[in-house]
Amino acid sequence: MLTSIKRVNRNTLFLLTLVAGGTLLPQPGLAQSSETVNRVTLLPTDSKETKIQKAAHVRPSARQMTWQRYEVTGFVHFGMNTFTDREWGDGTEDPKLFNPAQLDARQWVKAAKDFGMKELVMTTKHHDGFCLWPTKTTNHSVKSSPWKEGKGDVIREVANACKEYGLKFGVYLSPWDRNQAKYGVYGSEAYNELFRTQLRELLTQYGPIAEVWFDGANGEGKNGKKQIYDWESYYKLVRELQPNAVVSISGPDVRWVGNEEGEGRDTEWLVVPISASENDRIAANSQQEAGSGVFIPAGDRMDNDLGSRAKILEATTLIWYPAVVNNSFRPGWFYHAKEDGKQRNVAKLMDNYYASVGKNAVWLLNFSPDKRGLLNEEDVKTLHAYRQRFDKVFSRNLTAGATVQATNGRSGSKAQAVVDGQFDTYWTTPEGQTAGALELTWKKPVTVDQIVLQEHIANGQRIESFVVEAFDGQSWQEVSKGTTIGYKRILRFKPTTTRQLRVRILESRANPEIANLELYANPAE
Ligand code: FUL
Repeated sequence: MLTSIKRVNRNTLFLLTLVAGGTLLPQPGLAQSSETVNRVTLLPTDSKETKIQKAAHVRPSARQMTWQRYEVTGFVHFGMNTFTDREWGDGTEDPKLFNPAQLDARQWVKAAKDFGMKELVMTTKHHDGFCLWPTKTTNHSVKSSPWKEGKGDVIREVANACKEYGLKFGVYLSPWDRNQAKYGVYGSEAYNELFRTQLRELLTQYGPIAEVWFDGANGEGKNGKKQIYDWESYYKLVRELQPNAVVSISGPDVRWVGNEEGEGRDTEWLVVPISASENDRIAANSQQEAGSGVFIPAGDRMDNDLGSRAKILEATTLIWYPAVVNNSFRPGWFYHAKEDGKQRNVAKLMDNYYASVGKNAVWLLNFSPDKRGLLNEEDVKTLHAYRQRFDKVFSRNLTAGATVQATNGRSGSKAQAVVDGQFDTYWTTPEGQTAGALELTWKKPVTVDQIVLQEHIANGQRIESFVVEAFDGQSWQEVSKGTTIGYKRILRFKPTTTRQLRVRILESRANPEIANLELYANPAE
């Protein structure tokens, strides 16, 4: 995934120099794993320019790249709260309440697939501690419920349905457990051990796991139990048992975007600094296992500016840490009958798509099966209508038939690569040139109102500012502009009819590499 079609060029040599500079150097005897490519240390002796160059060359790990390309993913919140009509249970709920008599995981997964989701992340245990699989660690599980006379396993049914429909499967396991007596007592290790056992069960009994979602929420009050999570041991277990899985939120691979409204940032960097304390934890970990120190995030990254040049210049370590935008189709995460009629409509879902995938993030949209164990019929209808609308908008790429020219292409890098439909081919400028333009010309005028741009992020994220312009027969007129592009950026603008359109990259941290450019026109409703 990380090899480009281009031959080893000076970029690669630059990167190798960074590696040889000691910042990314894998230890002898250890193959350079995907752990080591996605971060870089900034030295006090580095010039400002070197720091920016280092930022521009941090790359995703293979597992991060795979995840980014899912684009649209699904979340399912289902469990004890579905039966108690709550969002956060307190752990005292009677397992006898859990009885989804008509549960049909295939219905959920089919709806996800039809929506366009590539992966489904399932709540296996929420904060109330009720386990949806027959874990050996506690009786507070489906085992003690009347559902299928205690012989059922929701996780197995969802994992199997995902396999059947070709979706990747991920697990949400809440570290905060309000039922577990071991939580936050005896120096915390007893609960850590139990949590690892739960993880081990989930990671060994249900086939390939694409993602492990560690929720950061903990609503214990002032005098509540304080659990010291052994994050490092959790991550180690995931890497050992499911090396391709990304570990998200309270994890080193994927960060929470910072809100639950489905809103990404206009300027979204995939490479962000980590704090000195997070860095110390990596260093401590690296000594134990050379070359594979695991980044343990501390706190949420909710600021608007996470990765600007100013932030980089203050940083000591940079990490590839992409954002997930999670929100729910219904007001709550779990199903509540009183929220029937308050679901998002198609227009809102389309807005969420543009505000997440269209802003360099992955979208994680939550569904909430009801007490029957089914998605409400109205929900399924709207999800279906969204997909119809989505396909209508994105069915006709208007770059077809256009010729593409670049003002300053690097020799061997063809401008046409941006419209060839291939993610791994790209156009770039000569080394050191951080501006450039791509110009599209049609034989007959076209009308467009949105542009999709993608950087070739396998080599890093670089572009800081760009403008889209159309030729009106006399001069170039600005139709839209943006800052970051990253994996994907979609801009909507007023319908523009033209025979010539160009994208000018105004600022970039290194030679910009554009993998893809698409143009669409919003069809009538
Ligand atoms: C939060 C939780 O507290 C919510 O209940 C939900 O699971 C959401 C996705 O994450 O932190």
